Amino acid sequence: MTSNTIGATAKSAADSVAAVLDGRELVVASNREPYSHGYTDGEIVVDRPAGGLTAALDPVMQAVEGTWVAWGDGDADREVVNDEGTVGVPPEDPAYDLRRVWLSDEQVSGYYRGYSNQVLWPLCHLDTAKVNADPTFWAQYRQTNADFADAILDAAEDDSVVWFQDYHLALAPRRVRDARPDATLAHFWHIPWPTWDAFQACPQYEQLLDGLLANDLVGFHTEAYCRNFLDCVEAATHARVDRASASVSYKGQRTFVRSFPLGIDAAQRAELATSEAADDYWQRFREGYDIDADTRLALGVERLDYTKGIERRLDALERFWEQYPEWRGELTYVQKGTESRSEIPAYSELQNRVADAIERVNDRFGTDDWTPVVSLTDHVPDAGLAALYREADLALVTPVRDGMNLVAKEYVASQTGESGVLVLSELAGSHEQLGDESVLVHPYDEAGVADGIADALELSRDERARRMAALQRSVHAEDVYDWLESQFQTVAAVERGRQSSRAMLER
Ligand code: GDG
Repeated sequence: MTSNTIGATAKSAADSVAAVLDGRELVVASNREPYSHGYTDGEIVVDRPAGGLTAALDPVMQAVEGTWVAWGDGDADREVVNDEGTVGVPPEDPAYDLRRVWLSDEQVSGYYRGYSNQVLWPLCHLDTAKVNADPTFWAQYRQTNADFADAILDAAEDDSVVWFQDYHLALAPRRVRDARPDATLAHFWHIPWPTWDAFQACPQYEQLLDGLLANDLVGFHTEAYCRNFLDCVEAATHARVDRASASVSYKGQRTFVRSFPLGIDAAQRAELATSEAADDYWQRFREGYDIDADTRLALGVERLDYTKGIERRLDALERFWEQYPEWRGELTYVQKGTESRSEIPAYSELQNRVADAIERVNDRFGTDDWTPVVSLTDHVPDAGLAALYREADLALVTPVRDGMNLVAKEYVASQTGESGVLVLSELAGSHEQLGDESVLVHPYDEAGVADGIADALELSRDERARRMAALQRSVHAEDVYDWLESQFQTVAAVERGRQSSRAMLER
C-alpha cells in the first residue's frame, strides 16, 4: 500500500482507532522508523515502509495524525528534521510527526546489538546458552530506553495513548508512567515470552518486569506467552496476579495481559501475487535458474537467524532426498535467506554454516541439469516474493522457536494459483491459527520433517485445495487490521474499567 491509497480494511481500522482516541494524541514507539532518509547520488531520498506492521500502521497514523518515535538510523535523517528531531511524514503530504531518537555508536552496540539482540532475543527464544550478559549492554539499554521515554514525553500529553512495540523498549513505559500517570500505555511484544525457568537466567528480570508492568495493557501473539508472562510476574515480584481476568496489580496499578495474534494485509498480498510485476519476476526467475515447468518447488523465506531452524531444515532436506530418491531432480528448494545482524558472531557464523550446508547438499545430489537448493541472499522485491509464494508447492516454515512467523501467513495469502501445502513447525506461534490445516512438523525431528515433506508432496489436489481454502479464510479474517482494531477495542475496555473503579473510589 502506498501512502496515498488507503484500502477499505485500513480505513475501518483507522476509524476505529480514531474513535477510541476521541481526539487524544496517539504516540507509537518502535526501534525501527517508518520512513528513513538516505543519499543516492548525493540527493536525499526517502525509504518508505516496506511490508508488515509498519506499512499497516502508517495509514492509521496518517488518519489519526499522531507521533511516531523511533531510532533515526538513516544517513540523511538529521538533514531533514526540525530542532526537536521531528519530520512530517509522508514527505510529500505530511500527516503525522516522526520524532527521531539519535543513538551514539555505543548505544547501537550496547542497546541494539547488545542487550536487545544478544540478551533478550536468545532469552525469549529459550536459547539461554547464547545470552551474552556483557554489563555494558544493560547500561546502554537503560540509557536508550530513557532517551526514547524522553522523546515520547515531548509528544505525549496527560491523556495520550502511548503504544510501545517490542523487546527493545521494555523499560521506557515506567519512565513515561512516572511522568504521565493518567496516560494510557500499551505494549506489544513481538517475540515469545519465555518460561520462568528461562527468564530467571536474565540478571535484570525484575527491572524488565517493572518496566512492562507500567503499561495498562501488554499484548503477546499467543495465550501460551501470556501464561508464561504471568508465571514470571508471580515468581519474580510481589504483584498480585489474577488469572481469571489475566491481570496484574502492581504499584497501585493494573496491567491486563492479552493475546493478539498478529496478521498480515492479506488482501494486498493476494493482489500482489496476481500482479504483472509478480509474473515478470517469476518469468525471469525460472529462466535465470533454469527451472522447468514440472519441477516442484519448496520455499523457505527468512532473515538468517538461528531461531528460524534453517540448518535443521537443510539437514531434513538432505535426508529427504536420501530416503526418497524419486524426488531427486523433481523437487527444488529455494532458500530466501536475508542477511541479518551480521555484526553479532552468532549470526555471521550461522551465515557461513548455512552456506556450507547448501553447498554440501548441492554437491551431494546436484546434477548437470538440477540444483537441489537455490540460495537467494539479495533482497527480493515484494512482488518477487509474492511470485515465489504463489508458485511454491510447499512452504517450509520450520523455526525452532518463533513468536508468530508472518511468512506462513504471507504464503497462504499469496496462493492464488493451484494450491500448495504449508509445512509448519509446531514451535511457531502461527501454528495456533494455522496448525490444523498444515502439515505440522517438529523442527528437531529431522526424520519427521523429511517424511512431512514427502507427505505434503503426495497430498491430492482436492485435499490441498480444501486445506488452503481453510487457511486463507483464517488469514483473511484475522488480518493486521483486525489485530489493530481488537487491540484498540481492548484499550477502550481497559480505560472504561479504570474510569469506573476511580468513580467507585471517589464515591
Ligand atoms: C518478528 C518475530 C513475528 C524476508 N526476506 C524478504 C522479505 N522478508 C520479510 C517477510 C516477512 C518478514 O520479512 C519476516 O517476518 P517474520 O514474522 O517471519 O519474522 P521476524 O523478522 O523474525 O519478526 C516474528 C514478527 O516479528 C511480527 O510480530 O511474526 O515471530 O520474530 O514479512 O516477507 N520481504 C521482502 N524481500 C525479502 O527478501 N520483500
